[in-house]
Amino acid sequence: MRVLEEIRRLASRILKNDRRAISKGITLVESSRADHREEAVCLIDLLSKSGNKSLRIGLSGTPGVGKSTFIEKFGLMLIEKGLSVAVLAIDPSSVKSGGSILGDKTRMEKLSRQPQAFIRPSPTLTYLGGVSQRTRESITICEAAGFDVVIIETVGVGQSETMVSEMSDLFLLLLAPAGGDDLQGVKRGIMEIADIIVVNKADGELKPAAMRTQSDYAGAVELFRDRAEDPVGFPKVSLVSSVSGEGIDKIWLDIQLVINWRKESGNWLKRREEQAVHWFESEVQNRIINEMNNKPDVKKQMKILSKKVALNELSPDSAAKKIIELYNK
Ligand SMILES: Nc1nc2c(ncn2[C@@H]2O[C@H](COP(=O)(O)OP(=O)(O)O)[C@@H](O)[C@H]2O)c(=O)[nH]1
Ligand SMILES: [Mg+2]
Repeated sequence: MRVLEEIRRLASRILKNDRRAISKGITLVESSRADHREEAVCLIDLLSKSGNKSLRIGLSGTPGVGKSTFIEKFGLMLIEKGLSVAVLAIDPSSVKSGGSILGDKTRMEKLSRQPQAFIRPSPTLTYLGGVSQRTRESITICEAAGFDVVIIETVGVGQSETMVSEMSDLFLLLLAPAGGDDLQGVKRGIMEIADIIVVNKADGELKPAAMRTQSDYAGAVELFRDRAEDPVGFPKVSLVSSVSGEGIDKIWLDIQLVINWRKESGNWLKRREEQAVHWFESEVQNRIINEMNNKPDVKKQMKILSKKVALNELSPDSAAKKIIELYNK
């Protein structure tokens, strides 16, 4: 089969860290076309066996908090240490402004010029405000390509952080200095998944506010985080200035400390295994829903039953039962 041959070639180019092949692979996994999906599955199968294991860092924060600025500094620091870095930026706000690629790339200008860096802004808004299932496959592509670190960036919109944390080894939450006690509307759930909380912009006039924010969060985090997979003193709340670069080195040390701790305790591997199973289950659900939508009679019946459910003529569960019966016929 010719297509299969092409996919094999694409896979081997990705394994050699060929940038154009990496981009092409990501475009393929992001495609919603059914034939592309089958090719993507084939590609990911070929790449999953590469055995490469990147450090996957999830990073989240509200627009304007300094994610792009932080990643640029952090990425350049990694490169200085001889490491390579891929950034998968899922930023709906940069899509809205019309220039998803330019919007973020200009901000990570220095980083994107480095041969050891790969930056891919992902404009897909298909799922939960930005993080698609397919991001996970993009990570696999970057991992197979041999990047030492893969950063998955997302904007703080509800459930996308949870999804990102389910794809990463470690989750970093970026905050801006705030005045006072509001905890910036950061939801408790997000703090529960954050491994390292970073208060950015700890410079100039903002420094005192940044320090207050740090102590507010340090107090809050202590209240509801006590997990075996955290080393003593984590989750930690740290101060950085992404403009001056102060504190960025320390974040990298903390990340390594958490990862080494988890590797030694077996939690790192366990987390990866659980994540794989989680994504398997979620792909099963996806496929079933897709298959249902591809059956015209089921689709038609869905519409009819939706109306009945809306009018309270039928309970949601018994409508679901009817649909499954029809699907199984
Ligand atoms: N003073 C100060 N400003 C910062 C810092 N980091 C980012 N900024 C500024 O905050 C604004 C938003 O930064 P950006 O990286 O685009 O935020 P993003 O939307 O989270 O990606 C820009 O004007 C940055 O220059 C910092 O550490 N200190
Ligand atoms: Mg940005």
